[in-house]
Amino acid sequence: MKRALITGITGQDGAYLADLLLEKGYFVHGIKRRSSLFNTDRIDHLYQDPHESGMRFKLHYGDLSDSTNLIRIIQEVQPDEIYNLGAMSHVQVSFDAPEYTADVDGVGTLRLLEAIRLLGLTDKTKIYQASTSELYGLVQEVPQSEKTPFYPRSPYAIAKMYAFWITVNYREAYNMFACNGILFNHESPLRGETFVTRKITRAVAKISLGMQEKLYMGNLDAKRDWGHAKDYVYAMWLILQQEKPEDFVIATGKTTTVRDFVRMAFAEVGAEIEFRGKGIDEKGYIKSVSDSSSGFFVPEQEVLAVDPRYFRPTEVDLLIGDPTKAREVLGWEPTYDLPALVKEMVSADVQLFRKEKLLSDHGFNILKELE
Ligand code: NDP
Ligand code: GDR
Repeated sequence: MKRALITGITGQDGAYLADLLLEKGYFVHGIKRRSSLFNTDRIDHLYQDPHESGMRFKLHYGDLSDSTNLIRIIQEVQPDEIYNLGAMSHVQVSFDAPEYTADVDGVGTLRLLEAIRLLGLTDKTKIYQASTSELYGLVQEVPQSEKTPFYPRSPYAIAKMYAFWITVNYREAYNMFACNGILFNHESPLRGETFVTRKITRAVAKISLGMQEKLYMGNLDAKRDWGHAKDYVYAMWLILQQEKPEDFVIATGKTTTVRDFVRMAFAEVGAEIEFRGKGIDEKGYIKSVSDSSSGFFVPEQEVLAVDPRYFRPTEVDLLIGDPTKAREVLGWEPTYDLPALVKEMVSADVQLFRKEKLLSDHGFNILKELE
């Protein structure tokens, strides 16, 4: 049975990848951080009681900032494949915590590579590094391919640039099967709540249920190439199944503004939104309501405003990837388009908040009566 080790298993991609590898018959090990609250919501459905036989899923406490625990875990697991997904992954937060980001996202990757080398596993263990379209940063050319020069624009992207090159260097210096997937933005109902797509779909769901009045946003002009995380973790796996270790761009090849993502998300709950004004004065209003089932939308209602606090000191304006190499070498194609992704995310958040609303409207009252 193949053994995989996933760092960042509690994150969006970790959860989808663990599902995929278990389906493929792997024994999946994951590294989770100790936290004062449970942080395993996304993978709780995979938990297996260690007392039962046939166990194929195991979590280990660890942290990418601590090389001793990485060495211990890798020695114990003897993985065939490592997927390094662990990272402080929020671009805006990286401006507030640049040193921590460099340590975990940059040097953390080195710690893993070095652990493989020190343990004499360079011939056995393949490693996937979660590289990012943020490496392209300030636009040099479009669409962006494996050959496009990097110009990172945040402490996050610069830490990931170190990780990219140290992965290439270990491949060349020690003949390791070490690969970068340069993944463009990918989203899902499991996406962290402060990334723009999920922030929008949550707010749209809450506004449609009368649980929130307005959505405050940053740069609405930014353009992203958005895909579905489920498609992208499949690409990660494919990258490690090739004969030769190589780096790949994974993207849909289409780009959309944040503003249009907002439009699409509101349309899912039957509201047409109109934007008026420019820059920090831009606002979003409900223009018409085609589906009155929500009952909370009123034409001319102001549902969106710009708040400069969400602007970044240096922004990445335009990302659009060229996935030709992935298509030709890996045979990879995305199965979701953006409308399908938006639909799935909005519908999951509407369901989530409908439950919460029911509970607060009825459940909590019932509980109070019982007290
Ligand atoms: P998430 O933010 O959802 O997950 C990040 C994971 O890393 C979480 O499990 C988190 O743990 C863990 N982590 C954070 N800090 C540490 C640390 N010090 N030591 C060990 N683990 C840590 O990210 P995604 O799933 O979206 O992304 C996965 C990877 O892919 C990341 O490296 C990200 O930078 C990269 N990437 C993501 C893209 C995307 O669009 N999603 C695109 C390109 C690259 P905890 O749950 O405890 O916080
Ligand atoms: P990004 O994702 O920075 O591309 O990094 P994010 O969703 O945070 O931002 C996308 C774009 O939307 C603009 N934006 C806002 N962003 C957030 N978070 N909140 C807002 O209110 C808001 N308003 C506008 C941003 O300025 C930006 O232009 C993600 C992460 O998953 C990284 O880890 C990964 O490497 C890259 O995608 C590829």
